[in-house]
Amino acid sequence: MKRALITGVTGQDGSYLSELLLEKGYKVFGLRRRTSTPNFENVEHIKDQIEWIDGDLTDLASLIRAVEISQPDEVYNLAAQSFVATSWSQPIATAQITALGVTNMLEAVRLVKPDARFYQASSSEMFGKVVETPQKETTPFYPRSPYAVAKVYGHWITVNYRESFGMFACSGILFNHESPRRGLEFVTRKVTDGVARIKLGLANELRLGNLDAKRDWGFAGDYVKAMWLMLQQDEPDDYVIATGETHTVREFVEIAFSYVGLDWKDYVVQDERFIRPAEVDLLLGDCTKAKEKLGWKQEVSFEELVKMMVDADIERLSKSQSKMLYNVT
Ligand code: NAP
Ligand code: F7E
Repeated sequence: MKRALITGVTGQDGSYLSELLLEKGYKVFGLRRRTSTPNFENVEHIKDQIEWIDGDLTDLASLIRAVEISQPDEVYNLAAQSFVATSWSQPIATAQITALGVTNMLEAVRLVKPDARFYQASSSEMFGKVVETPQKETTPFYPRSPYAVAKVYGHWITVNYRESFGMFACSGILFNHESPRRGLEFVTRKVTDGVARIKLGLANELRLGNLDAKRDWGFAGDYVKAMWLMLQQDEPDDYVIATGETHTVREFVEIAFSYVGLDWKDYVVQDERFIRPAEVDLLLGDCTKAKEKLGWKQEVSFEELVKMMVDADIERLSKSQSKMLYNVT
């Protein structure tokens, strides 16, 4: 039975990756940080199948302990302060978690279990103000936010540990990937939650920022398969994972509203508060290398993704509405 240690298990990707590894027969160890209220929503259904270890990416001692307890064959470092907008209001915490946290995790592995295979969650945000389109593994980085700067550090320290210590360390440069488990603050989920609320009569507007930004959006369930594939190769390497399609925020909004028979122009209000100090205007990935070497391919299309997320939010909110009605009567 293979053993995997995952950081960031309570997040979107951690939950899908845990499911995938459990299905494959892995023993899954999940690092979780202390929170004042439980936040197991994404992993509620598999909570009892995961061995939980307390720890924090900023606390090296806790990571050493986590590697000692789990004795992993594979380590997936998914934990991060991952919301770009917050990285301007909390730049130092973002650097400590999203940048230095990677070195902490790599050090823990190097000291305790140097033969463990290591996956680092790098990001298309590193391409930022893009210098070429589409973006691939060789495209130079031009980060546009404290988050992206931290991710560039995390990326290069992973490459450096591979080259310095011979560790099997891989970096997956993943473009945006979404799902019904996406945090509510990210634009896709904010839109599908907003559409569901408006459709159910719980809200009458949706306030958004820059509708012109373009992203290459895929489904998170497809993307965690690529993470696993990277660690099954003969040699460690870095890969871009993307769909090769780009869409504006406006297109996402249009499809989500029209799916429930509404015109987005009647509900969407542009709000300066959601405009960023520096924007990433366009992301479009070229994942030819991953297709050829990993045999990875996307399964869920852009439209299917939008509809899946709208359906899930309508179902969730309908359930909680009927629960409230039931409690009142
Ligand atoms: P997410 O939903 O925001 O999850 C982040 C996870 O990190 C949560 O489990 C969170 O725990 C944990 N975490 C945060 N700070 C921590 C700390 N100091 N110590 C330990 N755990 C901590 O992110 P995601 O969308 O699943 O993304 C997973 C990874 O891929 C992240 O590194 C992200 O930056 C990167 N990435 C994401 C995308 C994307 O489109 N989703 C694309 C490229 C790269 P709590 O639940 O306690 O907050
Ligand atoms: O923004 C625009 C916003 O916050 C997408 C993270 O997973 O993917 C994610 O980062 C775009 C931006 O994701 C609103 O300005 C308009 O251009 O959903 P987002 P992100 O910044 O692309 C990358 C790959 C990661 O690595 C990150 O961890 O949408 N936008 N109006 C808005 N964005 C938000 N959040 N809210 C709005 O109201």
